[in-house]
Amino acid sequence: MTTDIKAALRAQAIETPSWAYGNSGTRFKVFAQPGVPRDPFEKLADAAQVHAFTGIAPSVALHIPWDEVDDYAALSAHAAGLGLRIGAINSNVFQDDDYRLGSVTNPDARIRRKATDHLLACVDVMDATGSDTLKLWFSDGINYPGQDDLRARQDRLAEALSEVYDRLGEGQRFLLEYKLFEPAFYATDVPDWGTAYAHCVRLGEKAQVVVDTGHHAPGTNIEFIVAFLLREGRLGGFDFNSRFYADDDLMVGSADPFQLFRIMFEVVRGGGYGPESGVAFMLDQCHNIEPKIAGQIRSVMNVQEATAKALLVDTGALAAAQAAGDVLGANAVLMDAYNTDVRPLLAELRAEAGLEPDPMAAYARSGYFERVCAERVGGTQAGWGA
Ligand code: RM4
Ligand code: MN
Repeated sequence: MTTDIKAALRAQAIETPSWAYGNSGTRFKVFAQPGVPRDPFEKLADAAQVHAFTGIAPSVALHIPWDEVDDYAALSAHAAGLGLRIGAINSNVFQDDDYRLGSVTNPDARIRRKATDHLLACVDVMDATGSDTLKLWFSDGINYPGQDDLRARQDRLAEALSEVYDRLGEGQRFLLEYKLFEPAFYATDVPDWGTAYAHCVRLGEKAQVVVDTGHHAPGTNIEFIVAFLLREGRLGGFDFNSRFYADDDLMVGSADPFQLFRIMFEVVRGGGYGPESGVAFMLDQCHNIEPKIAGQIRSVMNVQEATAKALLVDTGALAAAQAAGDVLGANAVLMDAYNTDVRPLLAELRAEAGLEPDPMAAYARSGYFERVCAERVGGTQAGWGA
């Protein structure tokens, strides 16, 4: 049993986002931190630290244009030299003045064209970096009833998605991300998993839904969405983060580790765990007040702990209790796994893999943070939006 769980945990891969290493904040203030990367190459160097200490963060998501470089093959080679690979390419059609009334759903055909062209250019970046995944998130929506036609906006969205879908090459896919609200406050064009799912089903197998854990109304049962999408073969992956009030982008598993466990349990239950499942475990977070590399290490560990607990569930006992209608018994099987302290198991697993048992402490001792603080002087620090 423990050997099986260890083998499953060894195969885990969690993708960190390039933007987690840059400066970030809220609309009130971005706090600059020392040692922050000045370019995508330095972001990858920081991501390599997360992988070095956890052993399970081998890929990095890029955000275009924040990570725009002249030579993507060189960036990809730099990643490989650090023991990393380029993960999902995240498109950005939300930070240009032209997108005030939307990107691919904008009433103006010229702006729709510009937005779609950006998405197609992101597929070019995939070709150049070897990435197999395009992540599409649209800030599109309206603020006032009557501002634009809800149905026409769906037609425009479908048209753009279909053009991007047709451009995907062999082995490439896109993940459509939904978000309830913000920056649009009255109606968002892809507000929920059902909308994303319906667009994906129309397009075909290379279109899948990505669940950003911060993009739901309070109280939403995310594990149900996960179970459903997996059942339909449409769960492409996760953007993990923690939320309390809105789309807080805080460290995954921080406010509600039990929710993360419930999600991971449904992932395992539905066959979404393991490299062959195609489900990508990505972090989509920012570290506004805490140190960034350490924050990513903690986040990766939080996902790993939730996964270990999910793998510990005694599925035989659970199925038996469920079949017998034993409400309390079934619940207890799940809670037993959740209440198990998996930290010793994970420390053992790391030691067996030649890693330090405590990644946080080992990173702190490594002196990397002090080194980059001393080295990275001058230039412009990377930040949300640069
Ligand atoms: C959005 C969404 C996207 C992320 C951007 C930065 O809310 O979650 O996945 O790329 O934020
Ligand atoms: Mn996201």
